Formats: sequence, structure tokens, C-alpha cells
Amino acid sequence: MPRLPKLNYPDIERIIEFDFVRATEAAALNSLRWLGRGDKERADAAACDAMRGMFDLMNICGEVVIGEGIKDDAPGIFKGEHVGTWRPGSPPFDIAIDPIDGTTNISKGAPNSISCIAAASPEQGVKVALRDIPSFYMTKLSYGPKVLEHMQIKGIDMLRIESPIEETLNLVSQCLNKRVQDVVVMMLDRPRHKEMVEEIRRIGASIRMIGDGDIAAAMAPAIPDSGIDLYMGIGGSPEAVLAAAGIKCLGGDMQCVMWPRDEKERKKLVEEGYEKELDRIYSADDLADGKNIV
Ligand code: VTB
Repeated sequence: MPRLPKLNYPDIERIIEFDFVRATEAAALNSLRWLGRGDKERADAAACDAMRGMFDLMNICGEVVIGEGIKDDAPGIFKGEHVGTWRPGSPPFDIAIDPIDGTTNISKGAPNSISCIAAASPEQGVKVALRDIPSFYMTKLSYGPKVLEHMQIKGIDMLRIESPIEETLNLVSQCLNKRVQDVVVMMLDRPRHKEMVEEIRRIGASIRMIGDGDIAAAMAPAIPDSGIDLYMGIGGSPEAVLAAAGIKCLGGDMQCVMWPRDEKERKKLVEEGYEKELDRIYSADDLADGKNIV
């Protein structure tokens, strides 16, 4: 039996969202015993297990549209899987999932891992709510509600991910009413960011580097008191979609562009019909579309 007759579900996301929260909480708690034990696969497996267990109790018809496991051959909950009880009459959800973003952090006993679910219930006019991006990585730029508001109030140009970094940092400093040297940028600590890092340092803004976990990092500019004004850099594409869903719910925005790792990946994307999308700038709304995003 469904827990409540369907008619008593006027706003289904509000009721189900707590079950999604419980699923991430269960995943986080279950992975805790792998903290600092040098085994990221088992931490991930523990998180997946717990999440699956929680899904088995949820009266939803869930379909995983963005799963994990593909990136680093980790154990996982995969794209195409059905989660939830699928009892007749249960509400459908598209689900993007990362039981742990930052498994390396956990394995080292370091902070900054999170467990994530984004879910979207069907909505008129929204064809693809959570977009499965075909490239492995994306270039990302995310910012919080204050930046958005100030751009609207002052009527200044929108930030553009392809603009020179100096321009972006100047705009953000104007929006936040800070000196450029007080603007704080977060990014993954990766060799591919060498030039970006040099440029930010030349301009004088501050950098906070993280080892892993760029879902939380890309949402940080929209989290009050995070101390982060901007997130920049190249990270995983599924992580971009989860972060977009999150930052959108927090009132910020994000811009992302596919970043093929090499000529081989670029060619493959072109062959698969994504040539036009290669230059496309995806906003948070393009990655996580509609109003029914949890
Ligand atoms: C990020 C981060 C992940 O992968 O997306 C990153 O959020 C990017 O890939 O936690 P590389 O590690 O290859 O740079 C993770 O670090 C691991 O999935």
C-alpha cells in the first residue's frame, strides 16, 4: 500500500524530499567506517548500499538518468537503473546521483566529501530535466545569488564563462562590493589549471584549492558564509549537473562548457553528433531544467 492515498500528495516533492535527504544521510553514515582507511572503492560501495536500501523503502518510480561508476570504474548505481518500489501510482522521478563525491577525501580521512541526489519530477514543457552530458569533463564557472542580483540591479553585463579571467574577477568584485584581492576563487588542484591559477594570482584574487569534490565546491558561492565567491575550473560532467541542480535551488547560477580531454574525445563527440554542443554554454537551467528539482 502506498503510505498516503495519492490525492493527499498536493506537492509531492516536499514530502519525498526528506526521503532523498535520508538516503544521502544513510550513505554518508555508512561510508564513515571507511574514513581514512585508504580504500575509496569500499567507501563508495558502502554509500551505494545504504542509498539503495533507502530507495527500496521509497514509493517512487525512480529512473537513474545520471549514475556513477563510469568515471573511475567504481562500484555504483548506474544510469538506466530503476530505484524505488515502483508501486503503481507512485510518483515518477528522474534521478542524478553521486553517493560520494570525493571518495579520495574519505579514503584519506580528509574533509569535503558529500553525498548527492538531484531528483526531478515530470513537468509540462520540460523534456530533459537532468541533462546527461556526453563529455567526461566540463569547464565550470559558478557564482552565488548576490552576484546575480547585483548584475540585475546595476544592469551590468552578465558574467560569461569565455571572458578573460580578469574581466570576470572585476565584475564579481563590483557585484560584491569588494576589492579584487578580496575575491575568493575555489578550484580543483589539478595541473590542467596551471594557467588559470597563474592568471588569478597575477590579478591578485585569492585561491582556495581542493583535492576532490567539486559538487560542494561549485555550490559554495551560493552558500552563505562559505567564504567562496566563485568556483572555476575543469571537473567531471556529472558533477556539473548535480552542482547545477544545487546552486539553482540556492539562487545562484553556473555556466559550463564541455571540455574534451583530447583530440580523440573531441572526434568521438563530433561523430556522435555533438559538434554544435561543443561550444554551447550550459547554464544551471540548461543542466537542471524546470521548477520541480529537488
Ligand atoms: C571532480 C570531483 C570528483 O573528479 O569532478 C574530479 O568532483 C574531476 O576529475 O570528486 P579528475 O579527478 O580526473 O580531475 C573527482 O575528483 C573524483 O570523481
